[in-house]
Amino acid sequence: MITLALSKGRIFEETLPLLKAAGIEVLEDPETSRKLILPTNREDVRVVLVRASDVPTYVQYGGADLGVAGRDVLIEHGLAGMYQPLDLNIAKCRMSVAVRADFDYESAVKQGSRLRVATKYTQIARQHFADKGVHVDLIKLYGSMELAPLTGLADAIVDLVSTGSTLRANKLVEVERIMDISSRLVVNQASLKLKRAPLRALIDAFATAIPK
Ligand code: PRT
Ligand code: MG
Repeated sequence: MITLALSKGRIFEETLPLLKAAGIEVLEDPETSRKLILPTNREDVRVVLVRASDVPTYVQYGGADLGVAGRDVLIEHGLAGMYQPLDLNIAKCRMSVAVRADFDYESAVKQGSRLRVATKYTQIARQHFADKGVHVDLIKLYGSMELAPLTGLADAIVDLVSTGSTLRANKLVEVERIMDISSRLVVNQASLKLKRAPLRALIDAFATAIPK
């Protein structure tokens, strides 16, 4: 049995065409089914639905043989116990710094001010500001980061941006792009040894269907 860990929503949706290229069809729709284990047209392949940030944990410990997770999630989690054979070029967005429109980020940075930065992505934020030589107090949040600068909790946020409409709706502006983000295929290292042929076939089929 091969177990693939996916999260509901954009990652599931954007992985479907890759599965199709491998001849795999998921037999239930996660938006309507309450099942967490979804069968496929292949008796030896199943999909498990987990939170996006839990995908690396499942793959690391072998709860899944492989999974699809954002570069953001993988950097925050670390890559222990897994290989990262493919950038699938799906669920694309960018990791950015955003502030209130009336906050002069450039001057604050130039003056060497200590910045309060709210984010769910503390590893990425810590590395980014360390590379710039900017002192920051990081405030860990689990969601609704946009609220932090509006309430005075923080001067800036580090968050994912795709269309920019969430920032605009909250009168925030993007002042720095930290990195481009896409989702990667990750594979449990022991699985790749024990189930080499079927996993290799799956990886190769995915590779042929990566969107440009
Ligand atoms: O929702 P849950 O807490 O279960 O987990 P999650 O939010 O991590 O899952 P999900 O499915 O929302 O995101 C999974 C992966 O998709 C992320 O890890 C990213 O790699 C990728 N991705 C791509 C995004 C976005 N685009 C994105 N726009 N993840 C989140 N967003 C959010 C962003 O955080 C912000 O709140 O969408 C909002 C901004 O979108 P725009 O279009 O308004 O700019
Ligand atoms: Mg989400």
